[in-house]
Amino acid sequence: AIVAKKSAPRTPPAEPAGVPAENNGAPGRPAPEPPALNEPTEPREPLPPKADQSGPDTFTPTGRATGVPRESVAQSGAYLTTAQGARLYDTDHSLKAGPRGPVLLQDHHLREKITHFDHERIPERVVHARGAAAHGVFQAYGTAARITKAAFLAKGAETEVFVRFSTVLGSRGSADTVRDTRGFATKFYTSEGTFDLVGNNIPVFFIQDAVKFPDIIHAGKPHPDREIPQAQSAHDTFWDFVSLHTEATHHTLWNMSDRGIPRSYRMMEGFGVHTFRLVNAKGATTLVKFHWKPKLGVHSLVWEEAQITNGIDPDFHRRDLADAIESGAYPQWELGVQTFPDTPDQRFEGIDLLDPTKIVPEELAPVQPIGVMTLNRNPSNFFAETEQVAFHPGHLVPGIDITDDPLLAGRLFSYLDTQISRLGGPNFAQIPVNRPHAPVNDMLRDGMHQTAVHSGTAPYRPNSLDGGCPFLAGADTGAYIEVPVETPAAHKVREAPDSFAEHFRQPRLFWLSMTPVEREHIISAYTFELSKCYEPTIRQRVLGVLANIDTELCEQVAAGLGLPAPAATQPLAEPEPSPALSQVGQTWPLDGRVVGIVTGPDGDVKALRALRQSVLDSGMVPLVIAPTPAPLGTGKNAVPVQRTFANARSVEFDALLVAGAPAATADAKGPRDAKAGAKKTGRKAAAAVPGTDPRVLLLVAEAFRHAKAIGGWDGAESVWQEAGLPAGAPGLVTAKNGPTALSEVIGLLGTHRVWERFPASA
Ligand code: HDE
Repeated sequence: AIVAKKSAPRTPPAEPAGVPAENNGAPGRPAPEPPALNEPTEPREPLPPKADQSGPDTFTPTGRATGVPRESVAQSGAYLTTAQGARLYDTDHSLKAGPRGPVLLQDHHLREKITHFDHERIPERVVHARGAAAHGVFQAYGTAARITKAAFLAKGAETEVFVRFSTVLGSRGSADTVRDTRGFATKFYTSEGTFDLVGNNIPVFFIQDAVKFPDIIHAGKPHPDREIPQAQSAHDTFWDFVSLHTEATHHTLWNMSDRGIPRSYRMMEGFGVHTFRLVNAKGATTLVKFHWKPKLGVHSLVWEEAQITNGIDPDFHRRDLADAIESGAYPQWELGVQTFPDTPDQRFEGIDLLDPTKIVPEELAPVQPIGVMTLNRNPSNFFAETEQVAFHPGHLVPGIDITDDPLLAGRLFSYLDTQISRLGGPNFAQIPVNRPHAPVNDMLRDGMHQTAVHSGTAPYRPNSLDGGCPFLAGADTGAYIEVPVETPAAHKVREAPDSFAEHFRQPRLFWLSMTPVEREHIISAYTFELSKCYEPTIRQRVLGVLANIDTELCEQVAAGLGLPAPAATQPLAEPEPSPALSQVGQTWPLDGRVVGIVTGPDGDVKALRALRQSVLDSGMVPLVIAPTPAPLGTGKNAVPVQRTFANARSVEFDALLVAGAPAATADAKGPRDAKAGAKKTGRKAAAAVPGTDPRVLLLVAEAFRHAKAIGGWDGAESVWQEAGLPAGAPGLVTAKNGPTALSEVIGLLGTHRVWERFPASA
């Protein structure tokens, strides 16, 4: 007989798993109590339809409720059902002819479950596959109202946004902190339709014409034979292309600078790259370039730190964004525009505004703030939101129009096209994250994944059967205004304007605007990347390109590669440097900065608790690092431990506070832990060995090498000494207690790093 075995009912856990005694808390705000978990829900009759089934509250690793509305937890109704709503009594056993017999084809549940699973993946984005996103709000200052009639830029307007940050080259599962350009795509759900500002963290692009996009991407992606390297530009095909194709020089130089390895998505600038055309209520036009300016400043990792992070925490940027939002340190950016008169030649101070490999220095055209964006909510489902969001530079609203930048022209085609294969058809605008917040009344019908049930009989115009509806907007309120700009009479040609042929002046401008330490990083980056190329001719060719940017740059990279430095093939330009391009030299807010507090098992818990609170009060995130994850102290005064000596590396922290000199043990566990373990197992406790725990020494030495602020007390000198750190080195604070160390470290964190530790600054 065919009998299916019934599985035993699951007992609900009394406490939500993984909720620590205390969460990180919003800086300066007490953490809310996580509500009690009542999973599984009581069986209810009748079973509500799927969308109304409510589920348990869910928690993040820091113990905070995710805020996912209970009713949106799809799998949490009273009974497990098939996709058709039939209740299931077993989902663990296939239907078989006897317990050891063959599986039967008639098992619909088996087929449905596996078939659906087989189709869970959709194609990843061909570029920008790896990303992280957040919801937020944009508030307009009204300062742009003079130059655009876009309603969302009018004074006081508030617009919901969804932002996706990304790397470009890596696959969906690749690491976050690779050297690459970052995407910065914003969807403004405006009252007049959706506006997408699909930008990058670098203001220029590799190519001037969209027709070359497949070439640069094929060159940058992993080699097609072995599919390596993943998510990197340090390989032959990339450098082959960019050295043969000198219009890529400017973008490549930005990639080799600190901009290629951001500290956080929250600390990146964003750029619209192309020049856009704004149109005001009177029809007057202004050319603009869009800029996002992070309130936290622009900060980067150092290269070794970025590489270690790829292994220690490949989700570093994703986690950083989500944790900051969850703890209430909402990242903010000001949106600004550089404005230029809409003259027939579309140039400003001699710079061709249609050339996406050129910037206009901020000193020539200041960035004027027009609004502020705050990201305040994490997505509740990665696939539904971050993966399925579909951006498109052609999603424009009245008051924002395009220019004839040939790179933009190709993008206007590509983004719609790519969603059709990625999201499986032309109805992707019906996916919740892509739905406009403005009413939609289109005449687009049917197609794959159509979920709308359109009424009416006349989806065409003109009609009389649907009462002539819908009507057209007046020219003054419609989007896609074709501004009557003059197009020069011309012959059809496959050519670029002459000005597009100049490729070195602006790279030199960028180089000359860097501080010595930033230049040193650029030299090291070129040297590292080229040392990974196997073809000697490619290295030599890149040096030829560098010679036309700067002699010192070329000579230093050549020395690092053991090659002779070639001479420039053309006179070097002498552009005015743009200090705005440098990341060094200002002080910035500390919000969301991560401070590691290293402590032994027997530290002063009361003092630790107070110190942790002071870090929170400064708007930063304290992470306590101890020998084991067990809370320190007991009862409600216990201090949670978020990292252990075994799982913490300095790359996770912006600064370290070292409370004393935690002793090493023979088994590299904390002494208390070793004794407790001995009791249980009956083995002899591991004897303490003299000196500080080597894992703490590694933490401190790495933090020092990466120019991070470090403060210590209660025997910290011996830690510095054992870690080989020179006493009195800049940013190495030996204090009398925790509060003094913290206040000095705060002073150092404002400039992001202790730059003086790098040789170029000495
Ligand atoms: Fe993209 N780009 N791109 N790009 N791009 C895509 O669209 C493309 C360019 C940018 O988080 C794709 O939906 C062409 C410049 C971002 O979902 C694709 C050209 C800039 C994102 C595409 C460019 C960008 C994309 C892949 C040369 C900065 C991620 C998946 C003409 C201004 C958006 C998708 C997200 C994604 C094409 C150049 C930014 C294939 C043809 C310049 C931030 O359509």
